[in-house]
Amino acid sequence: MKKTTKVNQRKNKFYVTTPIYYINDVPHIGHAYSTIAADTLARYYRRKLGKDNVLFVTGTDENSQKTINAAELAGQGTEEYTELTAEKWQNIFNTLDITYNRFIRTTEDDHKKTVQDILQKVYDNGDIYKGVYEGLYCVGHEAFMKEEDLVDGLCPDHKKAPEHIKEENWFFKLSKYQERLKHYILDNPDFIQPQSRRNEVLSFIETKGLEDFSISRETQEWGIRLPFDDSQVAYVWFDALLNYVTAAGYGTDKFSKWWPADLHIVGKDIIKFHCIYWPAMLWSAGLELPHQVFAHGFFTNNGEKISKSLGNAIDPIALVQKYGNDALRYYLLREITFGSDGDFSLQRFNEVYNSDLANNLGNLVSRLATMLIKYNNAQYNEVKVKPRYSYEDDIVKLKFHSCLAELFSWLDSLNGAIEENKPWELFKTDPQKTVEVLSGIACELLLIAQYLEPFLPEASKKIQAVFSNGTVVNAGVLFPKFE
Ligand code: ME8
Repeated sequence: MKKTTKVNQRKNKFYVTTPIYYINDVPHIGHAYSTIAADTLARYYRRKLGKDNVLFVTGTDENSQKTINAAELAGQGTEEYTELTAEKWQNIFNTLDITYNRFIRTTEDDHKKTVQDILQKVYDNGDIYKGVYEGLYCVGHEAFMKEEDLVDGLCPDHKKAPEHIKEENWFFKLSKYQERLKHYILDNPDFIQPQSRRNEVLSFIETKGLEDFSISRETQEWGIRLPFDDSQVAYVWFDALLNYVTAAGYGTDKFSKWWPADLHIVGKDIIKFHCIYWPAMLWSAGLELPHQVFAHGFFTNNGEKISKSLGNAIDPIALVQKYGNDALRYYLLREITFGSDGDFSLQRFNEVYNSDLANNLGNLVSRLATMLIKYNNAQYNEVKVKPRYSYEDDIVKLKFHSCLAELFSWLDSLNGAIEENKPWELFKTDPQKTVEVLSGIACELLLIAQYLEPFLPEASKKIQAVFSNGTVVNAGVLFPKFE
């Protein structure tokens, strides 16, 4: 029998999350990417299920060593730094018009309560024990590392030597869940997507095996105290992952509506935490697993890894100030297949903007509006049109790139229909046919505009205001061209 996918088994609600981001820096294009992808889905599901049935959560991961170090560097107290930086993140997401329902911060009281409650449950369940951790810790990753992970003694991602630490810590019995997790992943092909990441996780389990990990820090002051040992704070990943249940209303009657989450969108750098640690933690706490973890790829900037030290992080705000939010969303979701790695190039951004948004879409809207104003007194006939592409299947599978490719090739064909019919000539011989042709195109364009709403909310709204209830108003310039 064919297995039904988890996507079809979803309840009448949609709960989507992004990673919660470290606040040692301001958001760059990579953070915008995960967040815009989640926002696109949230907008799509709000239309489909109603706004009260969608929960979209993003936020900041604040209880980490990175925060302490960044505050020191900024010459601020940790708390002051945390407040200021979290506000910056939230403002930037507001400028990007991210329609989150909750911006969660891990320093909030309800989150502290969740972490302590779950730690106690896991402890009572016998899954936490005391041991000595002696080894390496990479602050960049906020993760324990092994000699074999290093290249020339350095963390290959952060190019820094990890700290050597020896602490008496509390450990979580991850090893206990190895077989259960392996079978779960095998039995639930949609749990980890895309397929390549699923294979990566399975091969990690098979070749490396799951080892217990330390879930507390003895020497760190900043963080959430363990309920059963207040001399230690929770390890930042144990704390951070639990944001997803806090934001779902853990401990309140809302929780049963939202949990389990439908989708965690993450970057490929953090799959081990989301696909190995997280399911085991949830099982130990007696909670259901999310339906899906989708790990997207990483961007480079003109072929180079984006990093603070290289000084090549792309500022999403500078881009939207020039090109607008829709342009950024379009480039990120159209240019790179969601799930694969991709490159960000300003030159390419400008090319794609001019050809697809300014020419293909923008020109079509203004030409069509101008012709209907001229040839039919700003009126069009409302005719029923058949969708040439049903994008539902693609969008629920996060195939954003295909959705936009198909919708824009549909727009191409509408531009083609104008060229073929030459309304400016046709009008001289057959005004009625001219109106029919232009009305048909306007109605198809309106349908496309509705489909585009989750991707290009501003343009979609404008198009629906230009052609509305049989009347046309001047479109102005939707996307000004840039050299
Ligand atoms: O890992 N390309 O936070 P973080 C694409 N706090 N996406 C990128 C990217 C790039 N070059 N760079 C970053 C953490 N990202 C933890 C998460 S969740 C419980 C805790 C995105 O600030 C991508 O989503 O390092 C990646 O997974 C995330 O930012 C890492 O953000």
